[in-house]
Amino acid sequence: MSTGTAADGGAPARARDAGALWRLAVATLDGNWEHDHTVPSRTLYPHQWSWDSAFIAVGLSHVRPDRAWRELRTLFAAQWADGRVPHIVFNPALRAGSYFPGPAFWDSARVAGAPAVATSGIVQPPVHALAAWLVHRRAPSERSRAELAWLYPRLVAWQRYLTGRRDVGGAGLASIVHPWESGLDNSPAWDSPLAAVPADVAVMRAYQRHDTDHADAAHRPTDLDYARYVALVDAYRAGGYRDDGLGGRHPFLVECPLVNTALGLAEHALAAIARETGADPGPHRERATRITAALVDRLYDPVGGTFHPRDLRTGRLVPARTALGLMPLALPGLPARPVAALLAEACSPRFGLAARMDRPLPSHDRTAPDFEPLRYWRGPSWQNLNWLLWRGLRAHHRFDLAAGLRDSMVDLVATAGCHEYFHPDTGAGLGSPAFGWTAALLLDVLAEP
Ligand code: 9WN
Repeated sequence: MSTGTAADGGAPARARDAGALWRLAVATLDGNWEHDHTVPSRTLYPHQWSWDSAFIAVGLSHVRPDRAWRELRTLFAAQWADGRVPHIVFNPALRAGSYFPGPAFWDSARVAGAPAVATSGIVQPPVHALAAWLVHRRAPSERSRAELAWLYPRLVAWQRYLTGRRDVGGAGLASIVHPWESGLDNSPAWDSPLAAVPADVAVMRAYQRHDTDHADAAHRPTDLDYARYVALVDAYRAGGYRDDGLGGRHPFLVECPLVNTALGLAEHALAAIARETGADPGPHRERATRITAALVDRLYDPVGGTFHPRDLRTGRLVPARTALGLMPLALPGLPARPVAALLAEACSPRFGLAARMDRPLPSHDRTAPDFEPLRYWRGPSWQNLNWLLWRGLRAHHRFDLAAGLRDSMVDLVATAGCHEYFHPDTGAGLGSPAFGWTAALLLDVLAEP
């Protein structure tokens, strides 16, 4: 995917234009800054999203550390009393109808323990402790230590929520109650658990989707997907977003490899934050070890050599081989066998990871019959998954592969700009053209070759 030509001596655009790429990424983040947070996209996602803000803070730490801390503070100011960090914090200044489903649909104001600002009632992967630690490490200062001290108890409460109320399977892993909680909304991983959720596509007549005003409907989840998303929120909201007894009543309960990888990474990061702020890192290290062991025990298939979500309604692993399965590589304590298996999986024709990549890393097995190069999380390449895998490759000392993946990440933006996601064959930009985490994570990989 090098864009170099004979005329310029074949130098790849990324080497020539690192400065221009850096400026593009900073301009994208500045353009999406909204008084106390960064929107993922001005058009498609005009509010604050939870895991986007964590990735964005990592990028901001390189150029605007004050904003990085503000981003995390704004998000955690909307934390619920039970410790959950909502997946969307709504900007009250925006008109009703700027995003579906909006504040009226979630109706958080009615719930005891919800913050004053309107939020959704579900969560996203807990990548925030890792982000906070990386922001501090990038620009350590008195301010950053004070921010860490403010965040630490909140991050601990967030972990406690996930490992307590959300441990529906009872094995030490967090369960998700909605595909949106995985961050990979319409991944093929959710097809079978979602198919069991009763829903009628006709309910969508009562609602107005806005995503398809800004993005090609053929790239987005279908109306039937949305009918099921709505049915799941209806069910969760009807129970006041409570988590007790979920196993007996909620129609979608899954242990996701990415969410639980983030959970383990968070304990590693909390150990580092605890050390820095004078708290005891020991319990965090122990919890990181326990979560990693539970992940291997519950979600690893030693025969197929990858990780899968576990559907708690059937008790079975979901067979699809998606990029979710590669994410546990990000855990430094992952045992040698799954590490070797995941490296083989990532380098297989399914994902095509290499020291010199000829195509971007897809979000789904490119040899699978349900691989779709254009539709959202069903094939396209996403920079946040690339970044998590890049970190994992470095953690396991595969610097050759990490460098290949990094080059591919840089090439994507050099060729197409800061798009939301990218065509997994051509690298063409798809979705929103000025997307926050694409810009932010580009800064991070540019800064750490
Ligand atoms: C629903 C904001 C979010 C990301 C998710 C991505 C998409 C929302 C949507 O956008 O989800 O949360 O409307 O499709 O799937 O990962 O956080 O960028």
